[in-house]
Amino acid sequence: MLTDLGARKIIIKIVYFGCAMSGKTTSLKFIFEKFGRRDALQSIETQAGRTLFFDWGSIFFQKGQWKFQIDLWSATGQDFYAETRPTVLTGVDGIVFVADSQKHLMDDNKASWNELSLILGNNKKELPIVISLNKRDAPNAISVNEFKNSLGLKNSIILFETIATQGFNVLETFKALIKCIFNQ
Ligand SMILES: Nc1nc2c(ncn2[C@@H]2O[C@H](COP(=O)(O)OP(=O)(O)O)[C@@H](O)[C@H]2O)c(=O)[nH]1
Ligand SMILES: [Mg+2]
Repeated sequence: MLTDLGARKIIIKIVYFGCAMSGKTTSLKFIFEKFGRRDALQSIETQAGRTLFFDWGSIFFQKGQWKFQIDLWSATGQDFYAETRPTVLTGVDGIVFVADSQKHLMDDNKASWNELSLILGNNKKELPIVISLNKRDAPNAISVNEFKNSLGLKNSIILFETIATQGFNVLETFKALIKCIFNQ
């Protein structure tokens, strides 16, 4: 978090992390749209046997006399280029872990979660993390309890059931993370 007391400006960095196709870009697009910044989300498309995506952009709002800039990034576990990972997660203030509810993808969710743990190391304990259990509209969606057990998540973790394509609970998840960051 960067604070400019003179300009009364606070800059926060949030990363949407999760396995490929879990709904990170869809969630970010919804947020940017809601903040009137539809064209501000940039994507890099790389080719390495398959197509990889990487998004970032900033949204702005004002509360009282303070200006806020939230830098939003997405990062994919496993398929993500190793050397770009530290860059994306450097200086991160909070993470939304976007998981795919489809039962057959639990191994992908697990691998991505384990990879995040590995990258963050000891910092993971102090870093605000909110789970977006996405694609709740999938016909074979896993139950919340099963999901938590599968990833070994604490019961106290903040989790939202989301449908990114409908924007369901997407802003709620984002706001909950911002709240966690400021409560710290
Ligand atoms: N049914 C359903 N599809 C979703 C949902 N969220 C994302 N998708 C779809 O899943 C695919 C991958 O989404 P995307 O946001 O690109 O995933 P990313 O790789 O994590 O950025 C796209 O076809 C989305 O339309 C959801 O909540 N429900
Ligand atoms: Mg994406």
